[in-house]
This record gives sequence, C-alpha cells and structure tokens, in this order.
Amino acid sequence: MNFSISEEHEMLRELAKKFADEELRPRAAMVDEEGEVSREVLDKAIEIGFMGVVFPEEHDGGDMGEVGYCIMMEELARGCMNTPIVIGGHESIGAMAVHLAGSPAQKDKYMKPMARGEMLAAFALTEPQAGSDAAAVATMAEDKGDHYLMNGQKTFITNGGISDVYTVFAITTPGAGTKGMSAFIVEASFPGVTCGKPEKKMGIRGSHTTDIFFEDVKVPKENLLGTKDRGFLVAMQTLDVGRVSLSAVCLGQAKEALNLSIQHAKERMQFGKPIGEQQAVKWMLANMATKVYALESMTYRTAWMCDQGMSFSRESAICKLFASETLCQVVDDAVQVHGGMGYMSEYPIERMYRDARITRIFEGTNEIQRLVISGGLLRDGKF
Ligand code: COS
Repeated sequence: MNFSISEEHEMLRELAKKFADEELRPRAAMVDEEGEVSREVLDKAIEIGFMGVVFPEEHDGGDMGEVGYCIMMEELARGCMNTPIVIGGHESIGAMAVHLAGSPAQKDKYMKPMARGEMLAAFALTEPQAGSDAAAVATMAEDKGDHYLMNGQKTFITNGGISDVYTVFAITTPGAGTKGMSAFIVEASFPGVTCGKPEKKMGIRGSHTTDIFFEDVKVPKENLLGTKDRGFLVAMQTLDVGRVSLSAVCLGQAKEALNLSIQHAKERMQFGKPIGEQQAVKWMLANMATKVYALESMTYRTAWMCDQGMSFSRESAICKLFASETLCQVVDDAVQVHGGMGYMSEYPIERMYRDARITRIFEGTNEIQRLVISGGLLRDGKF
C-alpha cells in the first residue's frame, strides 16, 4: 500500500490552497450575499487550469486523474463551497459525461474547449417528475432523419443559464424505460433552448440553479452522446464519478469547519478558561476529527479505485452518503462549539451550515445511495 502523494499532486494542492486562501475565502460571504461566483474568480480559475484538471492531456486537460481532481476540490472547498460546486457542475458531471462517452470527433469539438474552461458545461438529467427516479425522464428526442427534435423541461440544473453546453438525457424509445433513454450534447445557443430564472436557495447561493426548456430544438445527429438508447448508463457512470469528487468537496468544508472550531475553542474564554478545556467541547472536536479522517480515507481510496479502472459504483455511493452526513454533523457540531456566534451571519459557520444541507440531496439523495449500496450487497450476498 502506498498512501504518499506524488510531487505533481502536491503542487496542485499548493496551487488550489493558495487560490482558496487568496481568492475564495475572502469573498465567500459576499458570494453568498450576492448569489453569484464572480466572473473574475471564474476567469482566474480557468486561467490556472482548474476547469480541466481531471481530463487527459490529449484533450487539453491537466491529466491529474480523479485523485488529483479530489485534491483540488478539497482545497477549493476549504475556501468556499460555491466555487467548487460551479466547477463540479462543469467538470465532475457536465463535461465528464462527454469524457466518458464521447466519440473522438465530439471530444475534439467539445472536450478540448471544455477542459480549457472556454466552454462551460452542465449536466441536465433531473426533471419536475424525474428526480430520484431518473428513469422517469419525459423529455423527448424524436428521430427526424438528419436530426433529433427535442422537447421537454429539465429542473434544478446547476450552472443553468451560464453554461455553453448541456449534457441532456432524453427519451428516444418511448416505453422502454432505462433502455429507451439517450444522452445528447446540446449547445445553449441551439434555437429553442431557454432557461428559467435562478432559483432562490437555502445555501450554495453563489451557484446558478435553473430550469432549462427545450422547444422543438434540432439536435444534430452527431451530438448523440454514446449509443442510442444507452443514455441511462452514461448518466449512472457519470454520477458514479461525480459522487467521489462531491465527497472531496464535503471533506474540504468539514475540515474548514473543524479548524474554525478548534480555533474558537482555544480563544473563547468561559468560566475563566478556554472552552476547549471543557470535556464536552474536547469530545465534540474529537468526534469531528474522527469522522473527517474516515471521510478523507474513503474519498481518496475511492478516487484511486476510479483511476485504476476498478469498479467503484458501490464505493462512490458509500462515499457520497458518508461525506454528506459527516459534513452535516460536523457543521452542526461547529455551530454548537461556536455557540451564539455560530448562529450569526457575521461568522462563516452559519453560511457553512446552510451550504452543507444540499449535499444530502443532490447528485442522488442519500436514500438513493442507500438503495444502491444495499442493492449490491443483497445481489452479491456479501460485502
Ligand atoms: N453503473 C453501470 N450500470 C448501472 C449503474 C451504474 N452505476 N446503475 C445502474 N446501472 C444499470 C443496471 O445494471 C441496469 O442494467 P440492466 O437493465 O442491464 O440490468 C440498468 O442500469 C437500470 O438500473 P436499475 O434497474 O437499478 O434502474 P432504476 O430505474 O431502478 O434506478 C437508481 C436506479 C435509483 C439507482 C437511479 O435511478 C438513480 O441513480 N437515481 C438517482 C438519480 C440522481 O442521482 N439524480 C441526481 C440528479 S443529477 S446531478
């Protein structure tokens, strides 16, 4: 077993850490208040190459693998939750679907500008009546000979309205369930593609979440992603990868909340001594650290499995489940350690508490993760 980090990955960590310290943390409260990650910050992230870290060099990516990508996401998430969520909507799932299923021609046309960050991507699977039940997608893509005619609506799409390209899942063979869905690359500029207004959210307010509407959109035949009627597989395989990097985001936020709590426990004086000398607070910090360490270990092990080409569906569901629940427990304890200050918007913990909640819902609710995990256990008859 080798748990050491390569020199390249260490350099990437330093780069992401510096970016989080200098660009993200100082702006985090403002981003939450204004409801937007600024273009300036995104442009800087693009310039450094953060939008394509996980993709291979031949497609103008950073070739850092899933392990490198998780390192980057963890460090960025220590600075703020919003920027890695915007990057993740693009890199973890939007562009990832093209990386996993795209033809050489599609990779030439779309992957390269996406990996360079010149083209922002989003993943459009969810619909008003198709959330956890991803197979219930109603968006239709009718074969019209030289193109597909797309009609339908997607909802809660991260990076909606700011993306140049959407990876869209639509029905090509009605009545065939998961075997009748196909994936498409749909440019935002195609006539008939429109988006709704940004949703007002409890947390991660700096990321755009909108509906996307498709009205008689002519999607060229060459924009079918992967094999016709096999789009459900593309969605599932993409989400497998996305859930690992989401765990890295949870890890970064959880570490930040723990560090803020340690600092507060050392500084806050009550009964004539720092509250960190009270057993109740010591235990909370110990419990937080234990969960964070377990999360760190499973995230990087699963990212490594992904890079080795091993099967990791179950592990990525376990990661996503544990990561989001750990983050919520850790930020909840962090509020408790901070006392009244943890409840005030003036301090970062209040924002982190709100931001954390979505992680138990998006990229597959935790109930779905439990279904995926237990389904595999019962099928295999063992862990
Ligand atoms: N990798 C490869 N294949 C997979 C897979 C995966 N991770 N998950 C499912 N499949 C395959 C199954 O093996 C099955 O293949 P066969 O029909 O050849 O046996 C097929 O896909 C259908 O799978 P299943 O029968 O499990 O489909 P269900 O409709 O029961 O749904 C869940 C499966 C619930 C797991 C799926 O709908 C899901 O993940 N929902 C959550 C969606 C989500 O995460 N949304 C978030 C919004 S997008 S950010």
